[in-house]
Amino acid sequence: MSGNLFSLIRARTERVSAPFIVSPTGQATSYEAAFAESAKLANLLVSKGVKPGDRVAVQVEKSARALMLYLACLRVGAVYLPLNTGYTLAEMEYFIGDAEPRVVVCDPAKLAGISALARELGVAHVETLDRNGIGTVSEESGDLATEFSDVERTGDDLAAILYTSGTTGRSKGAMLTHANLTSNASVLKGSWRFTADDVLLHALPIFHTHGLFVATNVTLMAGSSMVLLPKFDPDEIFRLLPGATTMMGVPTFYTRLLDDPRLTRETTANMRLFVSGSAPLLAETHRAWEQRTGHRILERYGMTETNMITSNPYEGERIPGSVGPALSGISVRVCDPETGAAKPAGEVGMIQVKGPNVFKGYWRMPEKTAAEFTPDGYFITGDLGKIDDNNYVSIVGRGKDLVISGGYNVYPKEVETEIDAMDGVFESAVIGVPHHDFGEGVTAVVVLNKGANLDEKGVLSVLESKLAKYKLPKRVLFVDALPRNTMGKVLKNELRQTYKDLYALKRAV
Ligand code: MLC
Ligand code: AMP
Repeated sequence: MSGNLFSLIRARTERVSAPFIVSPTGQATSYEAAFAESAKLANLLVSKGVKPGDRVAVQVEKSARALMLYLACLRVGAVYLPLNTGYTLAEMEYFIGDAEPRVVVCDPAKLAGISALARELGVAHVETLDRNGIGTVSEESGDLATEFSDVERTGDDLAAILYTSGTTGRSKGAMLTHANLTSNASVLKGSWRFTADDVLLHALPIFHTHGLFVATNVTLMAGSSMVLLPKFDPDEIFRLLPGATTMMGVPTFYTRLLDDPRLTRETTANMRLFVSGSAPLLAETHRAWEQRTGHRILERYGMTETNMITSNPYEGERIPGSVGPALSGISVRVCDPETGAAKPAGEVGMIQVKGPNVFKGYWRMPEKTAAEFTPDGYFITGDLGKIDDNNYVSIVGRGKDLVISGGYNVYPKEVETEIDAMDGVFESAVIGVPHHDFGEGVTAVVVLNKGANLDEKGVLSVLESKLAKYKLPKRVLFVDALPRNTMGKVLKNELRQTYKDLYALKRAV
């Protein structure tokens, strides 16, 4: 049997007339309709010359048709390359140049800029798709066949590339195979007891692991439905909660909902599961949620490179502040970051992971790939944690210089590089400090050259044209010198301590 994720999903779908995607206004796209629609799009991709292994880069707003395009790529054997809608043209230039896609699909509003880039970088086709599912991909596929013979894939063939920023600046394309995605979706479906009766409230973006693979693939594997919201909006969440059974979110979803008086036992009475991940969920948030709703949030831990690694149990103890034991078939260990020696239970070290969930490597970066694996095949996550006697993992920090803001990763190096290149800047340090809404707030601490005339607004206005909005510092602070150790290394911990109250925690949770 083919290892193509789509073929496996299709073979498992029992009730093809059941809804797969439901719009916020109640319009349903059945599994049958999704198969027909994705076949049309697959035929369109083939007509554009897309062959197995070709990349299809997609920077579009969230819509049901965008997910059909993802399915179409799987069916054709193409490599789906979703890109954050917030990326600037400068960022897009790197991704398109690095991935060399055969087709780029963008929002019609971005067509001029993307077309110019595509010409420069030799991309064969640029197509459009807007938030309502309208664009050249829908126009050109309208009359195409609703059947498509799905391309055979082995489990080891690529299904997707997701770019993740690197601590050294350049983004790396994580290559995920059909087997990576299939194994993780089936394990999660079982672990979280997803069935065809579930309705998932889907408010996450669909260009990252959480909203695309965890939420969508688990839904597809289980034959359940999801209500596809364009974005996280508490009014919409409260309106739709009574018809849903599950929700997945980043911690900011949960803290924002806790701030809302509509969050009660009654409004969440139909729900059976709330899942949190992508960033640390404060134990206080977990407890406050339980007090208000009676539900214990299930926290899990994952990465773009590994899909989901650990999860608190569906049945059994969900421990606040812990991300739970390794998922079935996945090995997790904690090792000394310097020597690599395994640490005993309870001791802090580098979290390493091995299993069918772990990616194939970074796109065209064999040295970087090799550097992230141990000789015995474990992927080095960069997260620091410990494992208790019951195999529950707790993440206690990061061995990588990374800020997670509202579930989005921001690599300080990337922001520092842009600031340091500005006229008048001597040097900068970008850090994350506690933020009441985003968990961590990106903060820039800048040293100017003598006599330079640059202020916070000036720095931000230059950054705006270069970096996606979520990467922009919430504050830019100016100092005479950065604190350094005797080796000359900037003491980011000291800076984090100095500015720890910058975005004062306004809530009690
Ligand atoms: C938006 N802004 C952010 C931001 N999101 N700034 C920092 N961090 C973020 N995450 C900016 C906006 O551009 C805006 O700028 C201002 O902050 C306020 O915006 P908002 O309206 O309050 O934000 P909103 O649109 O509501 O978005 C917040 C959010 C969103 C939390 C809903 O960021 C989100 O959906 N995050 C989920 C990210 C995610 O899916 N991560 C999974 C990665 S996969 P201005 O200037 O216009 O005011 C992964 C692996 C795993 O990590 O384990 O899952
Ligand atoms: P990304 O590269 O966007 O996939 O982000 C992966 C990183 O998110 C991990 O390496 C962790 O640092 C972090 N992360 C994901 N889930 C959790 C969680 N439940 N608790 C703490 N950190 C998490």
